[in-house]
Amino acid sequence: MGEFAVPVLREETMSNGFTIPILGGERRRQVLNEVLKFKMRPDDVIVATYPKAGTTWLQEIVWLICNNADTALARKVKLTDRYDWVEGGEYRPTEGFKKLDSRPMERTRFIKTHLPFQLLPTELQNEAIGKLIYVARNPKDNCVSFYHFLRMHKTAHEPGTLNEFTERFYRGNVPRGSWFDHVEKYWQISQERRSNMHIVLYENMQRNCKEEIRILAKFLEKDLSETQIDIIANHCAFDNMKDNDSVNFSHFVAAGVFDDSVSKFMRKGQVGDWKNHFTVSQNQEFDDVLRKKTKDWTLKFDFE
Ligand code: PPS
Repeated sequence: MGEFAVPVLREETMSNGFTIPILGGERRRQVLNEVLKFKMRPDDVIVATYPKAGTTWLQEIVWLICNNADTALARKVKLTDRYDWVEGGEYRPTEGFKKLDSRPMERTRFIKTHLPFQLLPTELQNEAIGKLIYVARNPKDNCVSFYHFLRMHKTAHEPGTLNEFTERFYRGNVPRGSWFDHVEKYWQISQERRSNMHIVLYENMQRNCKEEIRILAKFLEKDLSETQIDIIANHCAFDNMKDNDSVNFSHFVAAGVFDDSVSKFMRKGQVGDWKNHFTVSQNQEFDDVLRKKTKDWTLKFDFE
């Protein structure tokens, strides 16, 4: 983890012509090009998100739905060992698609990604293969959460002030590119043609977690009892996940990658925390950008 110097964010064009700002370096570009060629398996389960949309929360829920609500095992084996981050080789050469390729054929592979749809494995872009769950979060809270994450991440790109970061968030000049493009593309695909794709909204999870778990279980074709749903919802409540070393990334703090004296990975876990960060005029500006960029969207978000 600590083996790379703080990298620089640069626009790079991938082998399929898609352009995205990535943390500079030829090796990272190569990794993303290799991901395009990654071979999927029919029972792969993929959790895809724009960074800080609720990935960890949904990863834990999805894994428990697929594993009989076995919270004892979930506590024993870290989430980062139960899921492989398909583009993780960008950060650690031994992670990612290489590790996924070595996973036994008879076991479901759990995959996490923050890649925009256009950079998913080409096979997954073209075919309804595996189960793809996309998590989206309202952009104001998503932006604030991303900002705090980058502040405390010692090897990530420096976010500058919140004002500077928000400007770059509008332009998509942040790791993983534009929130607007990311969410819009996955949403369009889910509406058009994906029988194997399900969208989860962070705010709906907050409003009625058990109902969202039921819907997810149906999508994943798993039968859960009401008791199991209760167990999962309780295990995955923010205060419980915050104190659970299997999911709270405390090992990244111990390894010196995250500085939790600056901000915590499990920071607030709320809808509407943006109100504690944006001034009235900053919020107006955000609303203006949002109106322009999402005027044709049928997908709507709750902001509080
Ligand atoms: S990452 O690094 O992209 O994988 O981060 P990600 O997991 O997507 O996002 C982290 C934010 O999700 C919040 N979180 C939760 N909210 C509610 N309930 C639960 N159980 C939960 N677990 C994680 C986490 O606190 C981060 O949001 P903020 O707003 O920064 O608190």
